[in-house]
Amino acid sequence: MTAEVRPLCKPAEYKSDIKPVWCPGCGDYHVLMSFTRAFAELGLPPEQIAVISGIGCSSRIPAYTSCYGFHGVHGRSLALAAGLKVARSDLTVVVASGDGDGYSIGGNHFIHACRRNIDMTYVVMDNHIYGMTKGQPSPTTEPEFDTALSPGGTGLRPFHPLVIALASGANFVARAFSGNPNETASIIVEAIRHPGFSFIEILSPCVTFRPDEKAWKDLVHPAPVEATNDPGKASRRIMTDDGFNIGILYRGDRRPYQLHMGQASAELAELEREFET
Ligand SMILES: Cc1ncc(C[n+]2csc(CCOP(=O)(O)OP(=O)(O)O)c2C)c(N)n1
Ligand code: SF4
Ligand SMILES: [Mg+2]
Repeated sequence: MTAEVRPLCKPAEYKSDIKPVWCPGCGDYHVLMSFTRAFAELGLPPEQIAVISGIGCSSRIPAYTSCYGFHGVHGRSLALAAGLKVARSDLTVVVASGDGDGYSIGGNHFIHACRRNIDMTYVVMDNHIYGMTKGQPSPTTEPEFDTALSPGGTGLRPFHPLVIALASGANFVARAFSGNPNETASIIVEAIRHPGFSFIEILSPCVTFRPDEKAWKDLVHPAPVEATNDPGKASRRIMTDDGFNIGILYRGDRRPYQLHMGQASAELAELEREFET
C-alpha cells in the first residue's frame, strides 16, 4: 500500500477566516503575507506550525493564520514558545512580537532566548513605537522623536536589538522590511531552516503613530556584504550601518539546545526521604 501524499498548501490556506483589524496601510499586513508565503514555500502543513505571540498590534498575527497559535501575555511570548518547543520538538515554532512587547517588558526573555538557542524563529515587527496603546516611545524610538506623550523626545539612546541578539548567542540574525514581502518570506524560510534560535527584525511601519516611517521604503537597501559566521564581525558591521541594511547578516553554527532526556539520577521518593531525615 502506498502512503497518501498530501498536496502542498497554497499561501492563502495559512490564513484564517478572521479579518485583520490593523489600520489601513499598516506594515503588519505585509508581514502576514510573508508568513503565509514562507510557510507555503516550506511545504509545512498548518498543524505542524505554531505561531506564538504576546500583546500588541503585531502580536495579533497568530489569530490571522490557520496554524496553531497562542496570543499570550505581554512580553512573555518567548517563554511560552520555549516551553512549547522543548515539549513538542516536532512543531515548527515561530514567535511574533513588537518592539514594545519584545524589547521592553520582554527584553530579559529576549536575551536568554538567544543564549539558550532553542530551535525556533523570532520575528519582531519593529515600528519604533507602541502602536496598540497609541504611540508611547519604545526602546527603539529615536531619542528626538517628539510627541505629546514624550515632549521634546525621550533623549534616551535606543536599544540595538540585532547587536544584543548577537552578543547573547542568537544563531541567525537578519533584518527585513515589511514592504518587500517576497524577500521577507525568503528570509523567514531561511531562518526557520537554520538550526537554533533565529532572530529577524522586520521594519514594519506604523502609519498611524509614525507616519514618518512611510519614508522607510526609500531608505531600505540590500546589505552590501554577505552574511558572516563571525558574531564580532557581524556586530561591528551592524553597529556602523545606517539601520536600513536588509538581508541575512549572520549565520552561526552553535549547537541548538537539546533537552537531556536521560535517566533521572535519583527517584523522587528517594529525594523526599532525604528531606525528611
Ligand atoms: C503587562 C502589560 N503591560 C502593559 C500592557 C499594555 N500594552 C499592550 S500592547 C503594549 C505595547 C505594544 O507595543 P509593541 O509591542 O511595539 O506592538 P505594536 O502595537 O507597536 O505592534 C502595551 C504597553 C499590557 N497589555 N500588559
Ligand atoms: S496603530 Fe500602528 S501598528 Fe497598530 S495597526 Fe495601526 S498602523 Fe499598525
Ligand atoms: Mg511597536
